[in-house]
Amino acid sequence: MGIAQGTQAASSSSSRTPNNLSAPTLTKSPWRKTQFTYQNLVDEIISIKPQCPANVLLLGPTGAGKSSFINSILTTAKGRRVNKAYTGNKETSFTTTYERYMDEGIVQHCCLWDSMGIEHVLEGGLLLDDLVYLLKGHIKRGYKFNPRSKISETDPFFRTKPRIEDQIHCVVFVLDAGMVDEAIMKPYMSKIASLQERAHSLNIPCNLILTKIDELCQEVREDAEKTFWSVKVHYAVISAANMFGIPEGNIHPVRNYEVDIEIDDAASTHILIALRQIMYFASDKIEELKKNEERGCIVS
Ligand SMILES: Nc1nc2c(ncn2[C@@H]2O[C@H](COP(=O)(O)OP(=O)(O)OP(=O)(O)O)[C@@H](O)[C@H]2O)c(=O)[nH]1
Ligand SMILES: [Mg+2]
Repeated sequence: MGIAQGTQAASSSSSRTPNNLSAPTLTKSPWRKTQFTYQNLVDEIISIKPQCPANVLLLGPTGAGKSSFINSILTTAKGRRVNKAYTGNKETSFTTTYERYMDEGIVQHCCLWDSMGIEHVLEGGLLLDDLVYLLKGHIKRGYKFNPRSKISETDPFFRTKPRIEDQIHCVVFVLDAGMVDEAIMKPYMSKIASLQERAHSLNIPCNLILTKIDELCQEVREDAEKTFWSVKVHYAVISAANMFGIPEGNIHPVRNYEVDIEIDDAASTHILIALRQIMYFASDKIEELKKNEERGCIVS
């Protein structure tokens, strides 16, 4: 997986570019086919039982909506608004501490790990060296990131010998759908490419979440059920697939619970679609790690 690689589907995107102002904003049929009900998705997610709790790491630029996505998952799990992860807008990352979020129901087999945002400046935000330690499970919950230096191996938050249960089993990149544009993303590209490479070299599966689709598309703002009919959202998915070399099917557009007061089944359904894939990917990774351990293979 690499920045320059596009998927075949993504390469045919130019004819679908929504630059024409008179072009329709909704497609005639959904560009992503779905065959489930809200309850089917909940039942399916609960039935995914990895051999240990799945560690899911959220990564992405500052302000992309990582902490909000965690709140959205917890909100969907509880069926009421949850605001456990601090969210907000700041020049530098709002989240500065490595924190874990867990709950019951759809998240009973999952630990969501919130990290510091990626900044476009070299000495800012999450460091690549820290990322590698995070992925391998060396960094403990509660560590306060230092954008100027990586964690020391003598730090009390450094775990010398991580077990499979401590490692990251799925990486979730989070991007603001409105930022999926080569010019806007340019300052972040090399950092994101390096993050992807690190995850790829450890064979850790990745998903991409596109947030703030309510700001991208008026129709989606009014009705989240229009998500898979929205030309703008589809274009953002295709563009992200092209830019990051991630298959379209691994890219999930969501509207986080930020503006809404009430629970919205359509918005929750899109959160569930993303979570289902995250759980399957993490579960497969845990199975692979456990099998390797049984065979005596040590992956470092
Ligand atoms: N309209 C809208 N706003 C959103 C959405 N997701 C996040 N936001 C807003 O975007 C801002 C940043 O969200 P956060 O969740 O704090 O972003 P983050 O990626 O955790 O940022 P850092 O912790 O700084 O790295 C907040 O003001 C959120 O309310 C969304 O889907 N729609
Ligand atoms: Mg945050």
